[in-house]
Amino acid sequence: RNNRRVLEYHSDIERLNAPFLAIYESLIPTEEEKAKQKRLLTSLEKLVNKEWPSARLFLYGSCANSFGVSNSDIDVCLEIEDSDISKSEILLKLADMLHSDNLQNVQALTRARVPIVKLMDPDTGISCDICINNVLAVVNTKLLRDYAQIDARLRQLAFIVKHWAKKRRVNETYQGTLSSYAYVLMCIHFLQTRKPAILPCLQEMHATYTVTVDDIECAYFDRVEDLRDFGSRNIESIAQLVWAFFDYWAYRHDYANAVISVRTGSIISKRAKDWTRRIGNDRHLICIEDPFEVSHDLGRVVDKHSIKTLREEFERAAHIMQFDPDPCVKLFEPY
Ligand code: 3AT
Ligand code: MG
Repeated sequence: RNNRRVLEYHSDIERLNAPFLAIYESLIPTEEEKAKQKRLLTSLEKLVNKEWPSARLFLYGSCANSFGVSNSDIDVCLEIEDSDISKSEILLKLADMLHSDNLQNVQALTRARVPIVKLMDPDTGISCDICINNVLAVVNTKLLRDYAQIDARLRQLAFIVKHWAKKRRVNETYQGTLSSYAYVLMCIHFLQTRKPAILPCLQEMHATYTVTVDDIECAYFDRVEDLRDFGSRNIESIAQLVWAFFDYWAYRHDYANAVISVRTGSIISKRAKDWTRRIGNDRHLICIEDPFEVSHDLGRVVDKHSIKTLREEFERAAHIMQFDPDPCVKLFEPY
């Protein structure tokens, strides 16, 4: 009797695979869109080189880490040799040049945590943020892209989680909820800790890629083409994983003591990181360690109000996955 119930539950969850995969497919950007982004990058680089001949532009963030849905803004990093001129001056100069070149909504945000110039390209409708010498973001972009190549289920899960987070409005760091980057790290960590594991821990393997950025050594195994069947012993489907992901964050995560760490592929303790009390604005109510900047908790934006919102949303999602007859609709209902 018990067996039968498990089987029924099983086929019930399995029937959600097709609709989840359909949502995932519908979010993937087209080749045409990718080509447009590349063209914009090339024309921006030409413009920048008029003033700074050796400067280079790199795509980073979701347009380069393979977790970008269609019609996202693009994130660009300007790599420019250290000179006497300050970041703010570079940004203001850059904003001037972009403005004269007919780009629209050009705005220099020199006092943001990550100072940027914003712009919109009227030909393609693409919006773009340009930052300066943010090499660590270029490296963490590569780490995410490398993880995505190991097992297709990571990209599927992360697209669904990001889509849910946007619809439910829990992807707004200025409101105290989590960044897209944080959600992708949560997905990677979740798949590293399935039994059997679906993803390895690349930073614990022998390093085939090493760079030092701002005194931080970033080293990991990046020959991911050799790891293509890593997860094949685990046959969990996307529907099961979506359900288990929300179940984990709703009911299983130890918010009081645990830090999730992609760097080690395991849970580490808040005590070990000295993240047990509030220091300044860092409250550590949900702890997600940055894989390279290990003193950086991506959950530090979360405050006592937004932690409640987040946990209620995780519980709502877990509940829908378990009991709703049509979870694919309910899960993504706009908040
Ligand atoms: P969207 O699709 O734009 O929502 P994204 O991955 O592009 O997702 P963001 O635009 O928020 O996310 O951030 C762009 C990149 O900047 C992603 C990551 O490489 C880096 N980044 C973002 N937040 C942090 C952070 N708190 N610490 C370190 N790197 C970060
Ligand atoms: Mg982005």
